[in-house]
Amino acid sequence: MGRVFIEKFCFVVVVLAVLIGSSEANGCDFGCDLFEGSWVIDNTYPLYNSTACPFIRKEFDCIKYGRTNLEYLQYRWQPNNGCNLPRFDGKDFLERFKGKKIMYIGDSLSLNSFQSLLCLLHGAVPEAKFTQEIYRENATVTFLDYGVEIVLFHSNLLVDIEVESVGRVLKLDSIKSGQIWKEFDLLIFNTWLWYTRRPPGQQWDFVEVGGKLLKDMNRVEAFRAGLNTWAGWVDTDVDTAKTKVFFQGTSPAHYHGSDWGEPAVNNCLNEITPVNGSTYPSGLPIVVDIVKQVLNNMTKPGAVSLLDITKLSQLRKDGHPSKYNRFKGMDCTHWCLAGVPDTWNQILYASLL
Ligand SMILES: *[C@@H]1O[C@H](CO)[C@@H](O)[C@H](O)[C@H]1NC(C)=O
Ligand SMILES: *[C@@H]1O[C@H](CO)[C@@H](O)[C@H](O)[C@H]1NC(C)=O
Ligand SMILES: *[C@@H]1O[C@H](CO)[C@@H](O)[C@H](O)[C@H]1NC(C)=O
Ligand SMILES: CC(=O)N[C@H]1CO[C@H](CO)[C@@H](O)[C@@H]1O
Repeated sequence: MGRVFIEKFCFVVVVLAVLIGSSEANGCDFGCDLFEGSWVIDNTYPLYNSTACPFIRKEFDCIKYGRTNLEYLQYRWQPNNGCNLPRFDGKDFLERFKGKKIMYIGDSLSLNSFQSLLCLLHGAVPEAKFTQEIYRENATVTFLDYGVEIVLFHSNLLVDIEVESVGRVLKLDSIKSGQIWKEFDLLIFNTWLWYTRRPPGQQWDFVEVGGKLLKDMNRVEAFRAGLNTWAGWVDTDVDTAKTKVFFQGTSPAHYHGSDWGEPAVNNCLNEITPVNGSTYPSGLPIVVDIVKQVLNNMTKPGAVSLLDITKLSQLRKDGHPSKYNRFKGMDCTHWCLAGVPDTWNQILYASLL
């Protein structure tokens, strides 16, 4: 498994520490862990003006739908041990990906992340021409001056659902869309939430796994099976010398104040600051371990880099739309843009340098 480490920056830190005779030089001996740290106020943030971004959907456009406490825009992720996350350089990103194709694949959290990248890039080159094609299941934005194509491919479970005589069958061993995905240069996957859905939100009537048709099964085990199928597909079908593959870790929701030490709270409406420090009281959800186990179980170790964004996002109970979205429903699952997904993409960028 290739957890993202930024050795170059650590090298700089270590050299500097040696030059100034600091005894704290060894924090980075094993590279920088960009996923351990805390949120600090930085008045040079956010990285773009959300009002000027033409891509944000009404689910994530918090300022447009009335959010007035705006401190959430000014936090920067500060990794521990003197490691720094390089500032996102959209122009450099587009230059690096000139003529290349990037795809986000997954549920609405992939959409959230996809739109964040588009806004980050547009904010960096506001004059650059782009085209936008939106279909029911996917969307493509092309930055024409650079020939960079960025696609959202909607797939809630990654594996297939097929309609058969019995009804909709979730096929945990089959991943047909992989044929389309593997043609891309950079792939960023995410899935989990829809594995937990019960009717009416549940997208299937039966589960097929290992040649058996079941009415239902343990959802964590269903997720493990689906993700193993995906990992097997990466191992056998993806040319990872050409295609860089990321798995975006589980994005946390904030509906249970007991998770962060406020048991009387049952949503994120009044949260205006992150959790201070580097520790989230409830610890990590179990699904994070499943993802790590599946990635460790791959035959090509390091073929997939884990964007391990769960904990840094857990700390951001202030980052969700809550009622500030077009639908006024309480959303403590997705994230305002500008906001937390910008950091996910900053780490993605850093790990590609
Ligand atoms: C953000 O963009 C909008 C629309 O282009 C503009 O009216 C506004 O002044 C900008 N805000 C900032 C803080 O730059
Ligand atoms: C976070 O904790 C640190 C150290 O305990 C403290 O100095 C700082 O003021 C705290 N920040 C906030 C926003 O509470
Ligand atoms: C490891 O991979 C194999 C083959 O895909 C699978 O059968 C097994 O369940 C996986 N183990 C875990 C712990 O996920
Ligand atoms: C990249 C991709 O899958 N694009 C598809 C998006 O959806 C349209 C309409 O269904 C297809 O024509 C594209 O091929």
